[in-house]
Amino acid sequence: MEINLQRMLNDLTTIVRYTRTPHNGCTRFSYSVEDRQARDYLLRQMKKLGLSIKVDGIGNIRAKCGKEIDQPSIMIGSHIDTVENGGKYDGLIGVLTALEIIRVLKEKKITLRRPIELIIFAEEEGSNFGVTMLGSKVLTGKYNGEDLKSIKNGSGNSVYDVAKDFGLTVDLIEQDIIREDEVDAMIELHIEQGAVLENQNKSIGIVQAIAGMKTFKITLEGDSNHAGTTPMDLRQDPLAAAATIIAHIKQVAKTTALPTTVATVGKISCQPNMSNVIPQKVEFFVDVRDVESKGVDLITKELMEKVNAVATEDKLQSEVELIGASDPIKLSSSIVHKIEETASTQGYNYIKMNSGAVHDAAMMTSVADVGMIFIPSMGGKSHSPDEYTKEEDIKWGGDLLLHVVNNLAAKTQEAY
Ligand code: HGY
Ligand code: MN
Ligand code: MN
Repeated sequence: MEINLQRMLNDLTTIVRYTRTPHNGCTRFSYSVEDRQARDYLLRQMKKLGLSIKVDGIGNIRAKCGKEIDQPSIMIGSHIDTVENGGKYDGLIGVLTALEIIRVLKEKKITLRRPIELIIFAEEEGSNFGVTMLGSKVLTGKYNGEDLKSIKNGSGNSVYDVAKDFGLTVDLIEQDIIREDEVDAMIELHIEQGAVLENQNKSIGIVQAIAGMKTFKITLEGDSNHAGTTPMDLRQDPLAAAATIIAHIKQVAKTTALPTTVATVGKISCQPNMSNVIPQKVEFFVDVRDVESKGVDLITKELMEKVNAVATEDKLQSEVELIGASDPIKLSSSIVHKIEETASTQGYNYIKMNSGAVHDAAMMTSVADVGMIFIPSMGGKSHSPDEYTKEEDIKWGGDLLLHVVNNLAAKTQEAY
């Protein structure tokens, strides 16, 4: 029994077309036109398979199949939203693999003791609102209706309003919170988004822990003035201050923090953003991660102290806001063992490893036993149009997940 790779690649080719930036990577934010196109395509495939489908108030899609549909499910899936100019595999390959597995089980007329549930999480990337894994955080009750009214995008629109405008039943999100008795196990197949598997020439990564992260929004406000007539010692320049803070955070992450600590500033805005004007106001986002909490805590402390010191010295107003946070998560040892047992029985070339990226699977650990399977990212590239995973690795990953699902759900087969 194996997945039909060509059929999966056909799905991939179709959905990759749903992007706001054709010829420059995939840009498919949740709640966008492109997202609607991808959702409609996938919902049509699920209907063809006769799945019982639910779209919840934040836009997560849950689709179940199996004889005893009310039994706790084996959940498989990922996300279909992307970053700006992202790659075509991040998230989507996990969703398409899950869909393909359900097709194969139906074709082989295998009725599993447990229902299989395909899940597509909304707003995993946080591209709209800056909060990663928003859909899975709402599904697992980490955010409520009031939170969704206070979290806003750059245009000042709240999650609540955007979800409502997208046609979602956002007022019912409290009823959508997933209960422990709904799901037995959850496994997310995902591209590694790093270079460990490629460097070690491995096809499969069995994830043991997922990094925790904090996202901060730093606002610095000074005194806008003429670039030519203002003496250097009279300036209150928030952009020069931001540069000092950003350089310091990079230095701390590289040297005094843990070897597993990473920190990034990937988004910054400057007003009035004119080359001959000393800026008035700067906003930038700091993304800090580590599989050890103390690494994140160390960078957090350094950030707070540096912002205070630089703001005082340069006579700036400053604000540090925590936009989003998730703890480092150890995945279920029983699921890791089940994946490893299946991988070694099937002769897979695998290693056990950690994830530097965050994933919805981490949020699901509060209600289920969770595992993750990684497949290689060529050149370790991701969140980039250059993201690439070899077809043979997609096949390895899909077949492994198919066998793990079968083993977990303890199939009762009617016919092969
Ligand atoms: O940022 C991440 O780790 C994930 O790709 N959202
Ligand atoms: Mn992802
Ligand atoms: Mn991503």
